[in-house]
Amino acid sequence: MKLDSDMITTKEALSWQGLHLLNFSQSSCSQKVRILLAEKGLTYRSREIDLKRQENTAPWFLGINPRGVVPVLVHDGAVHIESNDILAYIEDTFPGAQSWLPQTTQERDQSRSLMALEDKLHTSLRVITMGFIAPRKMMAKSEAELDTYEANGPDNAYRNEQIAWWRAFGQNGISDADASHALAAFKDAFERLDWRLQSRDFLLADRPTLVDIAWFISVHRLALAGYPLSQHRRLNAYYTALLNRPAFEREVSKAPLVLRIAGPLYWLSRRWRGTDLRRVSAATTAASA
Ligand SMILES: N[C@@H](CCC(=O)N[C@@H](CS)C(=O)NCC(=O)O)C(=O)O
Repeated sequence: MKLDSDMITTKEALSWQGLHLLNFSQSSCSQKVRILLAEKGLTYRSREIDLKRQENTAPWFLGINPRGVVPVLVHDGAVHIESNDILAYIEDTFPGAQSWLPQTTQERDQSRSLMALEDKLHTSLRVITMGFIAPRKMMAKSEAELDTYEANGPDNAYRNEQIAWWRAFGQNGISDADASHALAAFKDAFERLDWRLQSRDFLLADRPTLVDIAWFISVHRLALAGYPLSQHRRLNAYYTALLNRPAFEREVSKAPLVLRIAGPLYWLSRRWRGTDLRRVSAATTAASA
């Protein structure tokens, strides 16, 4: 989605030439865009917006994206938001020898439906991330930070929803019911993906497309949270193969050194303590049996 330049109050962005990606190393939506840029070998300037330091709530950033979320792509002064739209924009604007776009009417229909589902599950992905991948104490935003988020930048309905979500998370954390709901949504989706892989090498066709980049990120997050991916045999093998592609592996592994060490230790400790996603997964399976 291209933003109207009249909406951009951080005017310097309108003069940026070339490709600029405002992103955060561990943000799932940012990872998607970086994977495509890396696969295509495109040069861009990465501008880190540290979500942990709430840089996305500062007036400077809200003057570029009033929604207060990453990623944002600025190309020759034009501002683009929404990761799946950014993927399509990049591929349309910089077609390469290998196209990442759907080619036939049927592929286009299926691509639209699979991308829409992935986007719809973004809040569920956040539930899984905040519930199982990072400690709540580290991720919750304080009331003061939320007030700043609310007060800075132009009024924006999308941002208000984000703020309401973070406020509820700060107060209540992720309940088992929320986790179970998110997990059930992913299980359904993964069954659909696994079924598609019966008759093709990738989710849309026998070649990788944007759909694979978008879904890879969700599968990766769920795997980190302890989701038993082996129950979807084909999806599991497909995920492992994608993870072996250097651009995919590199972009999901970018994080400060301390987190690259602390993250896996934290996930292991959740497994040992039996508080990883498997516990909710077992309860969900038992409830539906
Ligand atoms: N549908 C949007 C979702 C964007 C989004 O929610 N981004 C997250 C990071 S993955 C974010 O910026 N969160 C703000 C925060 O953590 O405060 C997209 O695909 O670009």
